[in-house]
Amino acid sequence: MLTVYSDDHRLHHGQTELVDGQLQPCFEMPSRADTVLARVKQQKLGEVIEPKDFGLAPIARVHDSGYLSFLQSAWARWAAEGHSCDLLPSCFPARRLRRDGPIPRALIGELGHYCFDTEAPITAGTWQAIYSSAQVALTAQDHMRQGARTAFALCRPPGHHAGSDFMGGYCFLNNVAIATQAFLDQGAKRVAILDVDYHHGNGTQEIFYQRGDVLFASIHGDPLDEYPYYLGNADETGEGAGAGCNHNYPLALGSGWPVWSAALEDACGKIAAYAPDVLVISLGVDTYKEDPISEFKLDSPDYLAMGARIAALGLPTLFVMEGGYAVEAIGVNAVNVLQGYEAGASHA
Ligand code: SP5
Ligand code: ZN
Repeated sequence: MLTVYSDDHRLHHGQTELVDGQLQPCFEMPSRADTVLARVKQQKLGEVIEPKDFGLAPIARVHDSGYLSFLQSAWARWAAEGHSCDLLPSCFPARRLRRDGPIPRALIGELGHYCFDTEAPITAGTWQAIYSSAQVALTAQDHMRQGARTAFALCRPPGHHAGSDFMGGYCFLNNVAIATQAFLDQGAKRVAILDVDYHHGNGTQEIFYQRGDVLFASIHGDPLDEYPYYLGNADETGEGAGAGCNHNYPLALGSGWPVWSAALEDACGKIAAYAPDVLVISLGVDTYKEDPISEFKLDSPDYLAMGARIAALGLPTLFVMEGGYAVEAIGVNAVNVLQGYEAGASHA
């Protein structure tokens, strides 16, 4: 399996995020990608290539133009105001404040308009890092357009919490959504997205919620108990042309492989019935039992079984890296999914 990777991810290195009432060192750090890349090489998964540059157009197919301009210019504006620390929001439009009114001129006001939490600092190199992360996904997608059955986009920063016009949860550009839209724009009729990250993929759900050409299935910690709290319940099934194309599997905190794999089985049934041309996996491995911010109990061998079950669908499959914060273990766990897939695919 080909891996696409860019060193540009290092340009995004937030100092702190505000969680549990404190500014803490960011869980989403550059060493995460290093661990995964090292395991890819150690296991000889396949060739590792740099991304090509497909420009802004495929990103703008998914994200709002005002939001993209904001992301591109935010750091320069912050620096021009005399700041050198990370940029974090501190005010948000809750119900009955104007979310669709005039966008504030003030930078912190505009940031609150485009962001839903206090965990995704913008730094000097954030735009270049997130742009390259999207190009990593697009390059892996392009490899499959040229005929490959599978590819691994080693994206960092991750993307699934970012919606059409908002950031949060360590995510700025939705790499999976951008790759999915590229498949559709190049002739795919239907794409399925399976999000196995511990957290609900609220951004991906939002982007495709009214679309019948994308099926979204997500297995995650119950949002009544877990971040991102305000989306990801089982009664969110899609709207309009997308009615019936959204499937959420909120699971109890503490769930292990028996419960998790039953949800996977159900999701795979929905995906098979949808008969997509291609499958895109939001590959988070923060379901691991030792993950520092998560409450599922998957163990390393379970990721081999996860990959094999995905392979049994018999679909061309693009894997896109999302979360996973037990830094020493995420290489083994992410690559286990890929190797489980390859072993399963070779038996199919
Ligand atoms: C891509 C992704 O996985 N983003 C996840 C963002 C979740 N942030 C929630 C942080 C909450 C941390 N709570 C820590 C409890 C430690 N005991
Ligand atoms: Zn996550």
